[in-house]
Amino acid sequence: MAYAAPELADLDRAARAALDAQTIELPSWAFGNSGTRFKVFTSPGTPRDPFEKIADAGQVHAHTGIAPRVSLHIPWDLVDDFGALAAHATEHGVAIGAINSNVFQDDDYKLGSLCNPSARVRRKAVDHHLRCIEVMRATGSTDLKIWLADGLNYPGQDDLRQRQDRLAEGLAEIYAGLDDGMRLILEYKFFEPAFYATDIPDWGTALLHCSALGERAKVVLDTGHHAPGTNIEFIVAQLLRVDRLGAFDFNSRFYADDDLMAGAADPFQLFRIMHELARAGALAPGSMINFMLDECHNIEDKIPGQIRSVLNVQEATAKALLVDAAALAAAQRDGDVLGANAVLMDAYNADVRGLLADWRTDRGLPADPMRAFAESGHLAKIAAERTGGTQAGWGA
Ligand code: LRH
Ligand code: MN
Ligand code: MN
Repeated sequence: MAYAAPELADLDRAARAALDAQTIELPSWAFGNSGTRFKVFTSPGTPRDPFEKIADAGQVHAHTGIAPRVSLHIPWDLVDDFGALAAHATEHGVAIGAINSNVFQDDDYKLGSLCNPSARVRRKAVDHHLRCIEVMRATGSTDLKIWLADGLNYPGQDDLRQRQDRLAEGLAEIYAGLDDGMRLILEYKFFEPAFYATDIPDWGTALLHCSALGERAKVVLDTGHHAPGTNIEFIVAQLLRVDRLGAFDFNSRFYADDDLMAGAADPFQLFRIMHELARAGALAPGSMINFMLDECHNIEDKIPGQIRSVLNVQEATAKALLVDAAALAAAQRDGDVLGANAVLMDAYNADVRGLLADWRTDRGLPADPMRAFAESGHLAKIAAERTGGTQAGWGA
């Protein structure tokens, strides 16, 4: 039988609604220069401040139609007037998304932030989070995203258990500072910068702290933050069961926390994650899961790098929405191992590029966003206009 690529009409009504509702949030730091400890290659036209990063995010949304928010990191994206930054975002067709609290860049944080043995440093870290909540009020953001670099390099360096108690205490004060309608989303990572023990190394630890805090505390799953070979879709399924999956940080990894483009290293994994979400109804309109990118572009151009990543997530989503759920359930019920696997693989192997081009054309978007952006001449324009772009993060 000749292969026929699926069309938009092949999506049932619920799948079509999920595709229409999908949004992906972009990280402001993706638009700054980034690199490794060996070299940061600068690229012409790199934003010189948070305002220009947001303008670049607006380009990604203009070309894809599904990237209407930008997350900020504080203090990387510190500005005098956050109301003005939010208004600027509106002018560029986007809104401010999650606010990330960075408590790792000050000398004070050498031994940690919320888990630090010093009460003075813990106070400073909590106060920084309370200031981030002020930024949320000024920008209309509803997600406070917390990732801590806290941890130990050597056994015996500090008391593992007491650090958890300090963490619980600090998080509780921050959570109490949130307004109604705001969420605390807590990210885990198994190593780096601490190499012996990280204070929130895994989803279980994050979940325990979120459960203790309350309903508006949810776990963030960064796809780059697991040991190689970890079954991430299992974690997705498990967190969805207890309604504690708050957000994703999508990116690709080959070795460690590589922060490469989402869907580049392992598109099949991305599909499997999306399948678990689709199965749980978590892609439906009104879903409270924030689909964020958390990546940077060390050697490729940044705006098209973000466009490619957004398209990769959308493709994985479309494939997951094409899974014949009834056929899959029947095969599973019958114990038909190969049949069930084939149903899933049929959807994964579908070529959804034409379907998505049609979806974009229907909405007045470019059928091929990568090409449309390349032909727009925008990169040459910003290269001529902007000189002296800053490193990822330190854009303020
Ligand atoms: C930590 C992390 C976290 C930070 C970002 C810069 O590795 O994934 O989400 O906010 O990187
Ligand atoms: Mn992350
Ligand atoms: Mn990371």
